[in-house]
Amino acid sequence: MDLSTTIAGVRFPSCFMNAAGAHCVTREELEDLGRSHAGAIVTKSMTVEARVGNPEPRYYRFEGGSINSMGLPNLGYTAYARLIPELRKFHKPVIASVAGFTEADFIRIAAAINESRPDLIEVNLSCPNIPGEPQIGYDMEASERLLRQVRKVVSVPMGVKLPPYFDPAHHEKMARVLERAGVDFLSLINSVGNGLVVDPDRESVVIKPKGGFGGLGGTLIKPVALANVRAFWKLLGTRLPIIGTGGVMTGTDAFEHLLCGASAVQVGTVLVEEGVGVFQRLEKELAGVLEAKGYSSPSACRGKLREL
Ligand code: OXC
Repeated sequence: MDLSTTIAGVRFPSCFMNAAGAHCVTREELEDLGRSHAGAIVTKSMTVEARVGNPEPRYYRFEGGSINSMGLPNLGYTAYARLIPELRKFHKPVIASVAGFTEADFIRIAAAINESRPDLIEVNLSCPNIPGEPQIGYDMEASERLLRQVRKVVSVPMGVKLPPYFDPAHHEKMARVLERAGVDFLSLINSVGNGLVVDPDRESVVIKPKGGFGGLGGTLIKPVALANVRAFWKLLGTRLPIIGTGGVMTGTDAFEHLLCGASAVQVGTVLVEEGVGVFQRLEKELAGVLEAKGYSSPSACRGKLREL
């Protein structure tokens, strides 16, 4: 079955890709994605300076999900600006994920990375793991100011990676911000920030940074991710394509994201756990589900979730 999809006018050979952060920091990891069945290569969120990230242990897998506090380890934007043209040889879209600590950082990185011509740029407004730095996506005014500025320097399709929202009022407010700022696509959601996992045997937290607080991913966040995909699909879906992220471990999970309104799906925890072979498995599983349900493509079921 053809699992290709289109986001903001860009064709993806498969609707599965890595989530920014998962297996995408180094040249080797990015090239692994290039050689794999992933439908795109998404870079780690890049900052002005290269970063080693937070102290270890900073990732922990537990029953039902994962917790991480990586702290944006990355090569720095100039390294990715050099790498992106080389990644073209894999003939799949490259999405550059942009982060920063100030508005000026985001503008500087976005302008420079736009020159290296990624197929799309994803602006990360939602990293929960930098001590002392709140997630920008929870501040509507700051998000709008930043996105309007970044929009001016980005000529390729520009998307936004948002944190989960837990109240319809926040979905509505952010939807209006996205419309006014001229955003082209959405990636929903980043990890559920500042969760806490406890090991009762050791009477201890399981990751070191921020006293053990970190971003939750994997199966346990799927309902939160689906709710955000659905809410934004209802508000903006026909105008803004959505890449669903959160809790995708199987083809059926991906199907659920498509039903809620996603046009493509990103994977984080399962990619970290299984490696790039996961894309082939997910493709096979999703094709099986779609076939069994009588859908001819991922887009045929997009948004078709039935309400009772
Ligand atoms: N989300 C991010 O945006 N970044 C990473 N972790 C996460 O959950 C990180 O680097 O900490």
